[in-house]
Amino acid sequence: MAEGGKRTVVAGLGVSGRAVCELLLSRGAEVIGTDVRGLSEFNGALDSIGKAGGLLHLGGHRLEDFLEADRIVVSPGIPLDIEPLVRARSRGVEIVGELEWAWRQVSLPTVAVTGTNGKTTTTALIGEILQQAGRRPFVGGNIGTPLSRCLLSKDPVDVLVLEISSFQLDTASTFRPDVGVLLNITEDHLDRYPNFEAYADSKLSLFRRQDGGDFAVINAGDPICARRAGEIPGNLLRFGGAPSTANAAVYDRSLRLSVPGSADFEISLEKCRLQGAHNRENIMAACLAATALGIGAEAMQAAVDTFSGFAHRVEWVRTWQGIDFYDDSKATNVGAVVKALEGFERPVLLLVGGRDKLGAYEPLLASLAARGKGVFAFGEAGPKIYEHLRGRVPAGLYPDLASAFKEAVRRGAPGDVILLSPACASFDQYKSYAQRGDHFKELVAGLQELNQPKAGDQIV
Ligand code: UMA
Repeated sequence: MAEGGKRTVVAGLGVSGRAVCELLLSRGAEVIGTDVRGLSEFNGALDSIGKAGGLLHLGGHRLEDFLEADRIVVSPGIPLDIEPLVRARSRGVEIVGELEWAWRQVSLPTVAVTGTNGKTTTTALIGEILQQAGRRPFVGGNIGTPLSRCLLSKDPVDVLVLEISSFQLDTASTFRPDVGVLLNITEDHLDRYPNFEAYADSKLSLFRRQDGGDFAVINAGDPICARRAGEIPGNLLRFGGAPSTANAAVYDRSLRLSVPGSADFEISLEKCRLQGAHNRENIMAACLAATALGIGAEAMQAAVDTFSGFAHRVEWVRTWQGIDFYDDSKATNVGAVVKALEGFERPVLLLVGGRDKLGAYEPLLASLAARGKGVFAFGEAGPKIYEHLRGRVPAGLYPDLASAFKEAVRRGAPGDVILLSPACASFDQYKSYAQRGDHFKELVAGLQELNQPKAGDQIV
């Protein structure tokens, strides 16, 4: 697609913005890439954009760039109420999100997965099922690789499997997946939305442009999804809730699917490595989405048998003196922590804290009552979490992850689980949730085995 003569401002130069710049420049467009970060913070990542003729306006946004643009492509992480965007919008400049902009340029069957938690696992599992079925999926979006990257690649692709965040939905105006999946809606991103309803509206907008030929896979066991199912125009496929009315339900160690238009079948979960009730929901959602695409049971079974999940998502790290350590650093909201806790039937010592996202922490209490041996609150949000939970579960307050970890280890006993599932963003003390999870793993790796020689000791 030729873009000559159009002046596009690309706002935000993270992975999304950089892919947009590269694509536009390869098509001859006039591009201004802008970011609040300065050049030195990009470690050379912008070199190819500069070399290809893109203008870089860094260290802040210039109002005139936005007002004089023919179009502005925004990255999902940029709030839509920053002044240059507000002023450009009132002038009638088109403002489009990276996902929407890229999706307009492809015409491939699209599966889109949203929800507060479980998106990444479900998206990847759908990708795995499609691979097993001999299809060539592009698996991207919020999971890590922006859709614009797919347009830059020469790899053959016949179906898109996209993890979609509410931020991406807020800047979409034509995006319409053939199969939309909504896993759950619990509190998150209240620092960006005026209230919970606004956040839920954003999630539901995934289905807004669907029609009777499309499919909507929803969690009927989630109160918000169940309450708002009537608003969805596509064909509903339900998991969760009452098994008698669901299209997918788990019975013991197998998953039964019953979808109009295809014969009922079962998938065994005997070999499945994904643990916990939340992962059973993710598997049901993935299998229903695959069924909507016409994929058969064999590919689903093969994917369920081999798929091993992801780093930092209730990832088992080590058993040390009978205590199991799990890294769930990706759990950056309370709903995710509740799901992680529900996956364990043993006493859990929970490490929780980081940068507060302004939600309530009380929803943790019910799952902590059943299995919480102790809560070790740390970081910027530590005092708030501690205040919310103290007196109701055994709780302590610590300045950072390392000191919280040390105390949890001191109190742990064989058979316990020590779980990092922070319910908060990582940015108070880390660059990312991955860095926080890696730090946890280092702490776990540093635990010395009892009766084992320490490094450097000689065995005689
Ligand atoms: N920036 C500005 N102006 C501003 C604010 C930010 O220039 O006013 C700049 C920042 O300095 C930075 C860039 O914008 O350089 C960041 O943009 P971005 O946050 O959109 O980052 P990307 O690297 O493009 O990553 C985005 C998603 N990030 C967010 O939605 C916050 C990634 O999801 C996604 O994987 C990627 O696109 C590819 O699609 C991450 C995420 O945290 C994992 N998502 C949230 C979540 O899962 O909860 C929604």
